[in-house]
Amino acid sequence: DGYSVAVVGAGLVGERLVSELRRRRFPLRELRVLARSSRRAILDGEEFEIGVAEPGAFEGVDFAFFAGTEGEKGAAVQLAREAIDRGATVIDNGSDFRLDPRVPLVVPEVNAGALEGHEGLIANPNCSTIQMVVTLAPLARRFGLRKVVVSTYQAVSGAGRGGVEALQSGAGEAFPKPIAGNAIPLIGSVGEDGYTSEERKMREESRKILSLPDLPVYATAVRIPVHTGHSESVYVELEREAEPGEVLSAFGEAPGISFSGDPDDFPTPLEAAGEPGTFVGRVRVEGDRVSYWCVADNLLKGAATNAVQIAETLVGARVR
Ligand code: 11C
Repeated sequence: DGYSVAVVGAGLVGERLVSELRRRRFPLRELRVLARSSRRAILDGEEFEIGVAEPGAFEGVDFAFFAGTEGEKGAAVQLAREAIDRGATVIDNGSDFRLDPRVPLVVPEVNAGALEGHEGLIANPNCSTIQMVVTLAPLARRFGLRKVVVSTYQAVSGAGRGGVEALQSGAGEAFPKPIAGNAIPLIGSVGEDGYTSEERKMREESRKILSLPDLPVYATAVRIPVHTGHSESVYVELEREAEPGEVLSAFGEAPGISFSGDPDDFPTPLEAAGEPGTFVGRVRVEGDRVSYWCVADNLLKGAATNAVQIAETLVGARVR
């Protein structure tokens, strides 16, 4: 009974995948952790014998979660096809396949229907994209979207263990300038148009997930000295005017969103860290213009939780 699952990668996201599969009681028959080299490691409080991520390691695997690596081609580029050929469904947290038209890019609360007819490979979006589309989707459904302007306040754990070390000890080259006591308005690499790769991901991935291929999305992505939990200040122009109450109830009723409706109640990354959902606060409505703040754990809803929810959707288990 249950499924044989492989987690590829034993970094921050790999470890969260192990803990989320268990915490959410995904029906597991077997759990393998694979990485570049074999070793023992403690993940989610348990010692794992980590196997080598090579084609034969996917024999008999039903679901393969690739934790993904930023700054280099993820392991999925080498191994996803091998895993699929052996019968696995691959859920890739890396960025290599997200914009491929044959690959569904899925946030289950928003576009679970995109999973229909998948060809074995499903992409998990970028962390800052996921929490934004969870919060944009209820506005898109009720009012339509004309334009989105977003500034992010992103935690160092989005850059992996190296990012966390850079905050804790100042060591390493995870960021282009010191992060302690600072704010760095450059995440990823700068393209010809001046936007960074992180900002382009927010635009292109959101367009695909929301099925709004021309949606104007202007993003500024900023790294701040927070351990875990990305925050975003979002400004949206709607297709029609809305009453404040309509917007509040759109957020209040939306799947995956925690929103109290109390104007004095605002979420922060410290509170969102360790939680699976997306938190909304500071909502302001003026006619067809809405401003709000949202926060989510970048390693959970921004990565591991969303990936496990995709698998839950595929097997017909719970999503929330
Ligand atoms: C960050 N968003 O916070 C990045 C990490 O494409 O999955 C995740 C990169 C990605 O640095």
